[in-house]
Amino acid sequence: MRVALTIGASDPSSGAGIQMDLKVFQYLGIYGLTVLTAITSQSTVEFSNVFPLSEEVINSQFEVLLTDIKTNGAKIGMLYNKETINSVIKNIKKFNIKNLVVDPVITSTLGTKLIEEDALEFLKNELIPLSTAVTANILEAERLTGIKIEKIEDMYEASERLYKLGTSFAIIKGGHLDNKAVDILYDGKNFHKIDGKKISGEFHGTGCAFSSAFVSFLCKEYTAFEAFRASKALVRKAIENSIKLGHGIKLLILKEERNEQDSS
Ligand code: PXL
Repeated sequence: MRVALTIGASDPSSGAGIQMDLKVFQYLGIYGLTVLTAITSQSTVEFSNVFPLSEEVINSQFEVLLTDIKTNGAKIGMLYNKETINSVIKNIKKFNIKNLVVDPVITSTLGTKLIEEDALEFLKNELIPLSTAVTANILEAERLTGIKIEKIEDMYEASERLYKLGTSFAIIKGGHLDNKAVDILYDGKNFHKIDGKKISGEFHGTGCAFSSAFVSFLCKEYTAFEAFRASKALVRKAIENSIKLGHGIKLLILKEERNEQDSS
């Protein structure tokens, strides 16, 4: 069985974070492992707290887990501070993790900051060079490249800049152009563009679902472009099936989870 590891934080609403990643892994037939970096307190209406875990706690999880089970790939989500990033980098090197997808998480869907300022710089300079792919949304791409993204040309330029930070596949998601949602993958030679229909509304966990799907497909030996296409399709379907379970933003649903009579 193929195995993927998610390194990130707990979201008790299960709409994002490691809970969402596990749902995607399961949906795609991948056995999911988890290393927690932080615990958040959040719902569909409110994000109230982040409790980062210490380096000791993070190292301990890696050590006991990866000396036992070998993973085919890993996805990195929320890394709150420099210490967390440092610990994750040490363990990626130590256990020689391949197919490493970095989702450079900066803010939650509700706007809370999920990384400290100096940590973002550290992530950019020390973690991205170790990655196979970076999956950035517009805000994340702007922050990592310094390019203000307003049109498609800006997305091309930013993806080149992102690639030059040392990843193999730079992905920028969600550029808005003529009422379309445009995603770009740059592999150092070619740009691959996918146009999608823009879907209005706010959805929780689309970035998490995309990056965990992407690493799953890499583990299944899809090419990066095939993985890109398939991940986008998966997120789109999950958005179409999304539900309003609480009083706030909608939660993504992967098809098989949904109960037929449960259509609200
Ligand atoms: O989607 C980014 C993200 C990652 N990890 C956790 C989150 C969120 C967004 O809310 O809560 C735990």
